Amino acid sequence: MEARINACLLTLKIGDITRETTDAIVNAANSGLRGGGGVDGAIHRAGGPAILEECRKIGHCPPGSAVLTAGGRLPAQYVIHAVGPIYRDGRHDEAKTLESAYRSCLVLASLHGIKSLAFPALSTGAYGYPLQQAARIALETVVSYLNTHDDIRIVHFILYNRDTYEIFKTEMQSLLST
Ligand code: AR6
Repeated sequence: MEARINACLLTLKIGDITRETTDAIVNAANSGLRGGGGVDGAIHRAGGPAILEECRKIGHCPPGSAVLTAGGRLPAQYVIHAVGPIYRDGRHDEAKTLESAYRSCLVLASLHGIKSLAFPALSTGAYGYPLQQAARIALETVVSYLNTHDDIRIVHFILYNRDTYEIFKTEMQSLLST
């Protein structure tokens, strides 16, 4: 599914984010930037040790923020490592932190002249964020940023399976019809 938002083409796709050829891909990192499982593990495996080396030098990234490294052996030139919230019960600022994580990626992309960007569904794996709520926040944050900035031309959400894709699709249809 795709939609034009201001100057940008926003697309939802099923796939493996490590194969994306956008200028940057976003990693679902932890605040220690130490690598891990899920999309983080996949990105470090595919991109090689240079990415983790650069992460070690940066050292730390609090939840709700993001840092940028080179892409190593990945097709993407950059990786933006974003730290989403660990979901507890929805009463610990999880929504605000998730929104801030997405927004930080977009701000970093603008700062570095990144024109195309691919996101995974931050916090929806090991960090346990309920998928529908996470999809809504992800899409609302990205659409709102794109509506007020025209430098980023392509944003993909790369969803790992059909269920996640369908939830994002429903949320995107609902968001764009309001
Ligand atoms: N491409 C796209 N999406 C993927 C891929 C992939 N190759 N692999 C998994 N996903 P998660 P989180 C999906 O757990 O919840 C790590 O250990 C996955 O199905 O990767 O933010 C970090 O080091 C899910 O929908 O990230 C942190 O400690 C989504 O990506 C912690 O997990 C996010 O799942 C971060 O947890």
